[in-house]
Amino acid sequence: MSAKLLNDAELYRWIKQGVYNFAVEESLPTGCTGSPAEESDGNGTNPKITERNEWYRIMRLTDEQVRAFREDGVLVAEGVVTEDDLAPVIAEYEAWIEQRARQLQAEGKISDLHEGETFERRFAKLYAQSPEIASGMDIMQLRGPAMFAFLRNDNLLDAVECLVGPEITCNPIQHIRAKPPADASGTGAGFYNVPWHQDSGVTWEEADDSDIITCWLALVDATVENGCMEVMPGVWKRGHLAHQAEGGTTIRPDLLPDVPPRPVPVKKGGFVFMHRHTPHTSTPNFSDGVRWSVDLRYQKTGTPTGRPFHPEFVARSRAHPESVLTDHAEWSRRWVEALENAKGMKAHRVK
Ligand SMILES: O=C(O)CCC(=O)C(=O)O
Repeated sequence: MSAKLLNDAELYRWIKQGVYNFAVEESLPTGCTGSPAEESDGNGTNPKITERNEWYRIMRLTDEQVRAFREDGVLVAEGVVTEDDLAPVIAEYEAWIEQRARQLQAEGKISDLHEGETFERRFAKLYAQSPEIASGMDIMQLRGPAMFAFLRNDNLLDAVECLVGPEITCNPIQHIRAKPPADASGTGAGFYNVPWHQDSGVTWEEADDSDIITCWLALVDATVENGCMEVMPGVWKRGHLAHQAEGGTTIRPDLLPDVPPRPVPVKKGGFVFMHRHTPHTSTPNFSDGVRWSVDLRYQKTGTPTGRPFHPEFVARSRAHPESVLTDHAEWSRRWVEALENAKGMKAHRVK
């Protein structure tokens, strides 16, 4: 059935009835993909989103973008989420940094709090005094309500839905990264300067058939200078490449494809979407600010996550909306329990 044969009202009814077939997306006119963000009334609401045009929010990526993703295994999509979407997350982290900085000051590890500095620069100045500023702030450790709400952000999930369909699970591999300037943090491989790997390499084999999409979000403009991601387009077609633990879970050097890497700078609010077999790396931050980013993963509900000992949750479901986890305390409780029970567990498949 071609969607072009349906008028808008029919298509909307069709989606509402839950018989929307993801494959039909290919035949939808590109012009129907709109950006609610662009039409915001400035108060975080979009007066133009009515019953009639709700359907176009489902088509958040254009046909061309989806096709590019399917071909390259990578897609840079600017402006997926708005300033309003990001503000609560950034405020949550600013508050946490403030508290942690004061704690380190009380311990004599930080002398200057740099209170007037911006989100992008304050962490760099604190990190230069004590790298301990960075401990305990990853998503599963801080477990903030704003971040939990963001994991179900509509603009984000509308885009994800274009890639995984309407039954969406949030994979527990989720990180916030505040990559400090190289003169304070160094240029060696690690959590900030990741070596070449595929995300299939950081899961267990149980997820080999799960179509897990990595969603890498820029919380500040990510540039070549501050260490944006680099990818190898098209290489996903070669499947999983063997990794080694040496050098920090990286593709075995003899198997590293001879493909020119493509840096993928992206502005704040934009995403780099990646197939789980897309090799990627990130380089040192040679700016004087922090490269803040969040990397999340989503997949079709019911498929293994590759981290069976950490909590996944249903983020969106058109078939079973009641299965969506909206209870922050419960999400947090599951993480606390999992972190306790999974102590010493090997998260990556490499030995
Ligand atoms: O943000 C980075 O520099 C690395 C992120 C990464 O490797 C990932 O999202 O899988």
